[in-house]
Amino acid sequence: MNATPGDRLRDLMRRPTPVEAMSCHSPLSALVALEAGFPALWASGFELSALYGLPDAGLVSMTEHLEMTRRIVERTNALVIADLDTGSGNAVNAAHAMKLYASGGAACVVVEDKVFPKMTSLIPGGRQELIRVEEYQGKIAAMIEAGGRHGPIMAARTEALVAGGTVDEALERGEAYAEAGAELLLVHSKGPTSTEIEDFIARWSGACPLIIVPTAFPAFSREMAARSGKVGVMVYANHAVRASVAAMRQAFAAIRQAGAAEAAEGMIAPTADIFELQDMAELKRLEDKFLR
Ligand code: SPV
Ligand code: MG
Repeated sequence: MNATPGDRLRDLMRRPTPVEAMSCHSPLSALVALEAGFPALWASGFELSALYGLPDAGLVSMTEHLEMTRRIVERTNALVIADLDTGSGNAVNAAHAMKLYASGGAACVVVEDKVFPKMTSLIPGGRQELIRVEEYQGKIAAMIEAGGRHGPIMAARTEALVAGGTVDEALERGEAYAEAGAELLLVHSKGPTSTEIEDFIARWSGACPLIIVPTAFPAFSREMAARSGKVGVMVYANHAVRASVAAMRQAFAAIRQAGAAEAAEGMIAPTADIFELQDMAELKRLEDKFLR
């Protein structure tokens, strides 16, 4: 039998360098991330929210995010780390979500220790409220039981630092989550430098490998993560949507100004590229074989 996505990611994490996951919000962005050589993908809640022009605050439903994840896996068969926000409710809801994402082909699911509805993490001065440690441990345990031995990796996520807590508090929560069975711990930080996260990493017991999301401290590198020996995964969490917005702005402004599409020709992907991403070659093969 083929290894499950969870076990494929477990295997990949045995290597000494962290697994780098690029964000995506669609099969197309996933394909571009894979083309760039990323071995894993981050199915971002922030990016999907942004795609709908909405804040990342529990407004996009789990069903919509699950559908995105499923379509990414179907199209790419890639290792997808799914961002489940708060798991859509309590331990029972989170366990249910685990089953759905397992059948959707996720390799890992991440649930954060915030109240529902969550507030996006990196907004300055945002409302950030954490749930009790025991309650969150119950969520972890319920998700692990629901996922099973070869199911998606259950990654805990503490927002203690994002909520203005100390590194001590974040460590305490992290240890409690690893004790409850989390296989990975995402510790999020707003930066503005990597000092706080480096302090956390240095003092982390190593009870499980860490996921680091260096959005607010982008100078934090793969080499730094590898040197610590404690980072299992690096997530570039919102770079697909930010790169797309920047590229669209540039091309749209050029066309608008010139009044001719030619002005953007050098900045946009040739249609041939898009055909390739759409796998037109397979369509052609099917037509040649079956259209009689
Ligand atoms: C996401 O990409 O949705 C994340 C990472 O959870 S962050 O937006 O930084 O919280
Ligand atoms: Mg998120």
